Amino acid sequence: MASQAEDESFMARAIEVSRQNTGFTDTNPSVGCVLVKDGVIVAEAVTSIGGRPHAERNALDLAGEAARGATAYVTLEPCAHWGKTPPCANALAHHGVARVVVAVDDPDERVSGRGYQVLRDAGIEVQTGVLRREGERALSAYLTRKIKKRPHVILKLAVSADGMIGRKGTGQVAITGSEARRAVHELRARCDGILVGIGTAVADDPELNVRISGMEQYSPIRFVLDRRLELPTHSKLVKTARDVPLVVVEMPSSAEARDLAERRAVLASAGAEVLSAKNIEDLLLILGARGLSELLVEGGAVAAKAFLEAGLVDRILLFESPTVIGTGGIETPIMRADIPDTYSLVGETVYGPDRCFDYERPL
Ligand code: AOF
Ligand code: ZN
Repeated sequence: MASQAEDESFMARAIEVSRQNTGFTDTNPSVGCVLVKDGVIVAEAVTSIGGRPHAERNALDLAGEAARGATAYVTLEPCAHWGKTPPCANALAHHGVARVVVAVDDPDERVSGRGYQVLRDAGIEVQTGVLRREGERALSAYLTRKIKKRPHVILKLAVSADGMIGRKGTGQVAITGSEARRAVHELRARCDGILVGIGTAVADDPELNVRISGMEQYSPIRFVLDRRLELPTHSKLVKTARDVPLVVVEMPSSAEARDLAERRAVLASAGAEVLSAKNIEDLLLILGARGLSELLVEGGAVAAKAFLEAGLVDRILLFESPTVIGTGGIETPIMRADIPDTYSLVGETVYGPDRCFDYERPL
């Protein structure tokens, strides 16, 4: 019989394994599965890139006969539905797994509770809720879309030593160094969407794609909050709209809406999509319905403030740099000291001269 400490330690490993493909499994969650026999790991696997095969299937294939009598540690309730692959719950039973330990229940209406039922009906011992909070954190994008019908929102900010996120009228200013920049590009690759406000789109002329060689195909869909469709046609975003999807989000008042027809046509003919939303909340529900699970908000101050004020930021990644901006700086909308108590600091990482503080709130 495994002790609680042993269960938690193998589940921690399953969560770690699951993170390998987070953001690369389409609308499927990236799940981790560790098979243990006599206190030794016999196989471990993650949901495959693209979302299939599922983690349990991959681990069972690796273990073969060794799965018989083993305990499976799975970060999410094993599926019970006949989808594009046979259900994992049945596969675990078929391979003779004796015990299944799970962190998080699957809210998917085709699975919820049924996964456990299939296992119990097959005589398998089931234990749920082991490291639930940690499991929920690892599955936060999937769970947020399933439960709240909107993507999980990460706000990323790079703040100078004097509390600035940029300088007025000078376009992009480097605040963090190359190590932090690489981490941001890796994060972009794991997100389904990236969003900036029109102010930043005009001032910085960013491309918002992934520029890590070999990972360019993971560039997220780019969104610009552009109430009155002011994004210039000569911007890098519009010029690359046929290579990486670009969605320009209008939120006009009813009087303005009529005057935007021409701008809509110009942007559409350049390959951009124009999307109309009533407000940020409405936009997020539209994105959730399209299957976006993780949205990265990269600025600027106005967009960040709008998301914060609407209570729609789930995670804050605050990069602090020793760079000083000085006069003409644009003040950060939020400092570490003003982050509300609803968020907790879950990590701190050093990137060369910079530090990243990771704040999350529970689901
Ligand atoms: C698992 N293990 O590794 C994952 C699961 O379209 P399908 O057939 O692939 O099913 C997608 C659903 O399967 C998804 O909504 C979620 O409920 C579950 N994902 N389940 O047992 C896994 N990725
Ligand atoms: Zn499955």
